Amino acid sequence: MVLSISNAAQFSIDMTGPNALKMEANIVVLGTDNVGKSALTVRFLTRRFIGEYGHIESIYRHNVIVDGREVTFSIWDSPYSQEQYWETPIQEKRVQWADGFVLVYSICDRASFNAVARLVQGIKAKKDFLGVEKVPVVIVGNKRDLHHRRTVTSEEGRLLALTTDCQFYEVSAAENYHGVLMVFHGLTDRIRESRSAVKKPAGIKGIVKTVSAVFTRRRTDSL
Ligand SMILES: Nc1nc2c(ncn2[C@@H]2O[C@H](COP(=O)(O)OP(=O)(O)O)[C@@H](O)[C@H]2O)c(=O)[nH]1
Ligand SMILES: [Mg+2]
Repeated sequence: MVLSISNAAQFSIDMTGPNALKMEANIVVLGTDNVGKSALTVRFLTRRFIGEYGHIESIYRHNVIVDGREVTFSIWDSPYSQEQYWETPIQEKRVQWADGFVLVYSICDRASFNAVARLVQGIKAKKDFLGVEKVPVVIVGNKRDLHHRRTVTSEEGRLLALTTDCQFYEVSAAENYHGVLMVFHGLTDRIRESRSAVKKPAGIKGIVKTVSAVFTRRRTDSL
């Protein structure tokens, strides 16, 4: 089992560029208690569903190949502390550290959905303050298997994601590994995109390409 619990301070963010064959991704998993944050994280790491986890704060390191690239995930799975969520230094540190966020609610728990709506605003505001333009965030409605107890519709989840420019998945950490995999792959894509977005405009090669594209178009236009 590839699980290791360590201290956040040990990790350095080693960005190797959006097209590099290796990348590092620091991910924070947030949401209220009992929504399945640990279940989701452990499912991704081990492919297994383990019923109970306790409320320990952990950072997991995990190497996987995503679309031909080796990705080293550092995943911070933490218990929820509601009080002045964004005010404490530890939370601030967490937001600074993160390249991307997985915000989890349970489809049977309306309060957990409302909390995710608040969290996404808080994260965006903090990252905005830090000068980050686009924050990779995935919103996850978990416990899809408990649809008979559903209190949050899929449409509500999708709408929240749409209005806050996040990705959205409904999954069951208990019953399905593939959905959980999609969450982390989707977030990896977003992180890579956000890194390309901050890249400076293309150099001489890009200019040559643009110029030749203009000439090619002219030639075709005149046909
Ligand atoms: N039915 C169902 N139960 C789940 C699912 N994910 C987690 N749970 C259960 O929900 C409870 C809370 O899960 P946990 O991962 O500890 O939540 P956390 O507090 O957000 O980390 C545990 O009893 C899990 O077994 C799911 O997809 N379906
Ligand atoms: Mg937990």
